[in-house]
Amino acid sequence: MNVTIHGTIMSPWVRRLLAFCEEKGVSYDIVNVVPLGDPDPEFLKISPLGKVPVLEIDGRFLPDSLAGCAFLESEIADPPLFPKDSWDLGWMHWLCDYLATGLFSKVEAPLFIHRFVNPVLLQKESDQAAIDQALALLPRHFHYLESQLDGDKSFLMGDAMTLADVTAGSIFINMRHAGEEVDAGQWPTLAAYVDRIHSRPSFSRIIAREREAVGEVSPMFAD
Ligand SMILES: N[C@@H](CCC(=O)N[C@@H](CS)C(=O)NCC(=O)O)C(=O)O
Repeated sequence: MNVTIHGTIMSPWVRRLLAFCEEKGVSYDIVNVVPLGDPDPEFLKISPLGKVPVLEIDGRFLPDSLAGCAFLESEIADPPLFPKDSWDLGWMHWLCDYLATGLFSKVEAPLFIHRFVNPVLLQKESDQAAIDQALALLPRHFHYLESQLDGDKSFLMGDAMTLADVTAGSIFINMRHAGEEVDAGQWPTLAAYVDRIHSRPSFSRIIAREREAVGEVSPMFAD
């Protein structure tokens, strides 16, 4: 199976797919696509919403990270990253949706855009009001994630790594590019969890690639 991922490594949704492949032991190529400005009409043919990532498998295209992960899960059984139990599967999808519509949309994306992408990568102005609004919402989301890890669970679903952890690990990399580390004093379990996920071989390889790309400008790599 030839796997190609179209997108920028700085997108949490592209990274989710990259980390999923890394966890599955699937090798892949990356075609860099940065979704800024009007999408290229050629790209719209494989991604009708103009979004990244697109998973290309032997000349076919899946233009969504969840769709891509579901395909890979079905093709490559080991290690399982989707729970077998029906309730657990439903709960994992809830956590993924929560991470996307809560942590990502309300907190990570505004911080990433207005603290990192605009001022650092694009030399554009930032919107301080958007940063303030995200920071005001951050504790609510960190409390919720802390509660989901209650009982010192290794992973969001308990003992086994799932797509929910891949998703959280990916979003927290952008938080770190935005200069936002989890405060271990307030959220000790969440802080330890993020460190644990980012120390895995899968995420270590991804973080090494990002160090090469933005190591000189990202607060994540500041000593
Ligand atoms: N649900 C999609 C979300 C993808 C997404 O929002 N990607 C962003 C980059 S982080 C994008 O391509 N945005 C460009 C646009 O919306 O035009 C997935 O998981 O693949």
